[in-house]
Amino acid sequence: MIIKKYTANNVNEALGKIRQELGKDAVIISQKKMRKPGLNGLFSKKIVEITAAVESQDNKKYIKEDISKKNLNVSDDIQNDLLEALAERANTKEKYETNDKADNSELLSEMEQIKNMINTLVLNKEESFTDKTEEYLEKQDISKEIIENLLLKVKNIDEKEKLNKIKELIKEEIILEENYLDKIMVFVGPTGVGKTTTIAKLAGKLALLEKKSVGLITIDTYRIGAVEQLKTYAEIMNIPFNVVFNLKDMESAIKSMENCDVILIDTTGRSSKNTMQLSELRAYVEKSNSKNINLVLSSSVKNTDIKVIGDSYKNLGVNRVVITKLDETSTYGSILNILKEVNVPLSFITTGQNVPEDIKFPSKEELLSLIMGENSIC
Ligand SMILES: Nc1nc2c(ncn2[C@@H]2O[C@H](COP(=O)(O)OP(=O)(O)OP(=O)(O)O)[C@@H](O)[C@H]2O)c(=O)[nH]1
Ligand SMILES: [Mg+2]
Repeated sequence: MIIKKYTANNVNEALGKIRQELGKDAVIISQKKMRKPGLNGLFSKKIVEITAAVESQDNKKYIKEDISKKNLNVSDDIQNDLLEALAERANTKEKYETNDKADNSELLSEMEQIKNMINTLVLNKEESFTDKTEEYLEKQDISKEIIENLLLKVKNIDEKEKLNKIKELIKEEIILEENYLDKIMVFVGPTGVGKTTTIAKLAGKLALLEKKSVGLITIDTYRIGAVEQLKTYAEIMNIPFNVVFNLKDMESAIKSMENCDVILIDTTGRSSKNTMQLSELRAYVEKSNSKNINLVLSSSVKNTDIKVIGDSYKNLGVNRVVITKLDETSTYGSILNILKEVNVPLSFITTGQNVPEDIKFPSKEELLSLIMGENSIC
């Protein structure tokens, strides 16, 4: 008895293949409609799978072929044991039994069992939608927690709708700050994420392109060269610039710029672990009276650090996030991780070192395609 599975686009095509390979005496054992395996298969047309059988002397050869074709992880030893046992049983029956019908039906049921064993192995081997999607989303560096949550939410949804639903759920997490501008804007965040450069880009866009009057203030007197960095940009753009050395100065610095449309305040990069420095920074932020406090984070921030940074900077009244250095990464899951963890709207992103060009205001759709690995920033 030879039992083989055939897949084809339709029943007629499958029957043609069966007739050609097994001959006209072949009988159909089972028939089902299914989708091709894999993530792509989810959206392909259904195919038919027909299992057919025909009498043969050469069971051993066909079982072996079947096993090797399905690329199963069955060791040679197991295969041989299985085949030997089957051959021995068939021989014994040939010797002692005369009733052909009984012999055939027992052999058939034995073959059926083997077929089921093979099918079980095939099923275990084929990756499910969940496994494939999980692996794909992990490759985009989306956090494990978010992935688990997404997969749980689509658990009871029809297979072919799952991927679309996941995209929909991710899109819901992307909250954009539509009115990112304000009279007084403060930028805070860990060291070296690009706060000063971002302020320079924004000042350039507003002052040079949009012809707004912009003022720059820095309270970063901690690092040698920090004042010079922003001062240089202010001079190039020919816009007012002020340095704040203590809390008292903050009020007068802002007052001196009250005629400006926008005042951008740069701060010292602080580690989220240094609570002393953070509370000092908080005093300055409060003194500025700003309602627009941007947490600047680099897209290469580690997943585990986002929560800690988000929690400690929340105390400063952070109500927007800016994601920098998207040009330095090839996966964009961190956008989602940051938005979900910090839980404030996104003002904009930065995509390089050029001032003022490398500042972007992407749409939800553009961010979604980056997060899903369907697009990239070169
Ligand atoms: N590739 C890339 N580099 C950037 C981007 N934004 C800033 N940088 C670079 O990152 C480095 C640090 O930028 P800064 O603007 O000084 O960072 P900061 O947050 O002000 O740093 P501290 O004031 O020391 O906390 C500089 O070399 C910038 O050119 C970006 O979007 N992409
Ligand atoms: Mg700086």
